[in-house]
Amino acid sequence: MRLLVTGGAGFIGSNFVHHVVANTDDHVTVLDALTYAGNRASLAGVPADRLTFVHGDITDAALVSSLFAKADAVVHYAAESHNDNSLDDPRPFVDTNIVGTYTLLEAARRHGVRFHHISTDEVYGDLELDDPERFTESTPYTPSSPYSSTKAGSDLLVRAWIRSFGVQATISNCSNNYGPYQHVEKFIPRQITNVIRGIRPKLYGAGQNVRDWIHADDHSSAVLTILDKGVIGETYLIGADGERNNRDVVELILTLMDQPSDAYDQVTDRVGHDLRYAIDSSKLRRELGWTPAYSDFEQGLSATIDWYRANEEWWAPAKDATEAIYAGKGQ
Ligand code: NAD
Ligand code: TDX
Repeated sequence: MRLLVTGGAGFIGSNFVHHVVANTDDHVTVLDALTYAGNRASLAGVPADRLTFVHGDITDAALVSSLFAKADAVVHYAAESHNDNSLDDPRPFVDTNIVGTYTLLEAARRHGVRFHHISTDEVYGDLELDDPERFTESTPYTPSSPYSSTKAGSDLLVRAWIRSFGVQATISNCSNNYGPYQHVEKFIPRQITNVIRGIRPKLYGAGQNVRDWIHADDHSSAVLTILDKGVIGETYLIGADGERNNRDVVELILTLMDQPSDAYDQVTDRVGHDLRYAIDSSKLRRELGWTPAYSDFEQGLSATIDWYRANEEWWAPAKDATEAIYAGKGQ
């Protein structure tokens, strides 16, 4: 199969490309604008005959159309992905997440190409800490931030293009990913690289907020399963039963890195900070037979710490600038 992967130089997209190359015979074309979040080095090691890299923007309709003409299937990861950035400047989120997804859908319509849209559990808003319910495919959309509202908008565009134009698409909404190649602006890599640099980890507010962690490689295997066996028009939630509050995660990182577990700072909380995300992925498991491989979060986190220790040349160029932005906001 000839796969086109948008955002394949980002965190989850690059993990997906490595997963595809290791587990299939598919050829991958990556379309990526190499924003601050994209890094060509995240694709190092992929054999040249398995990968074509195209530096370009998903809002470029002519370029997108020419690439869809040569693809059997498209997996759409490209996005502005960081909630904190969306609070500072929402514009690029509207451009990439909404106009970019629209541009891809028009190409999918024209070329009749199978399309898989990658989205997030944040479209469902947040849950109370003591709510026994988790998000399911029928939970109403109530996004909180500019980021999550543009992802919700992109999901709705995909649904409309399926119903109105018969586009052959599926959607997945995944919980928080961790693993190699994640930008140091995000929670887990920020704290790991802080400890490596001798900076105290930074917890927003009291750290009671809960995220449902999944290893990026499990996200990739779920997406391949949906591409292979998913029913056109359906939405699948992806999660690995990994709920933890932020304080517990920071303390675990400190312990795994041989530091006192209270050696962190509490900093200014995120505006409108979603309290809790939790995914019920039973539809994907029951109907498509998927199961995650990383059942032990502590083991996955430990391997991730090892990766950041061994790959300082990958993350160091972005570290100082990222911390300067946070410092300017008291975070
Ligand atoms: P990321 O920010 O690490 O990577 C995004 C990639 O998209 C980068 O390589 C960037 O250069 C590229 N990109 C941005 N704008 C572009 C444009 N206009 N044209 C072409 N390329 C562009 O993001 P990520 O964390 O890997 O997230 C990937 C996808 O997964 C996103 O759609 C996100 O909403 C979704 N998602 C992320 C998580 C998570 O925990 N990170 C969880 C669920 C869903
Ligand atoms: O320094 C920090 N301290 C802190 O306490 C940072 C950067 C974050 N946090 C908190 C905020 C969140 O409760 O940690 C939690 C995780 O934060 P992020 O890594 O920014 O992720 P989140 O906002 O939960 O969104 C992530 O998961 C869903 C991805 O960035 C999204 O792209 C995805 O859709």
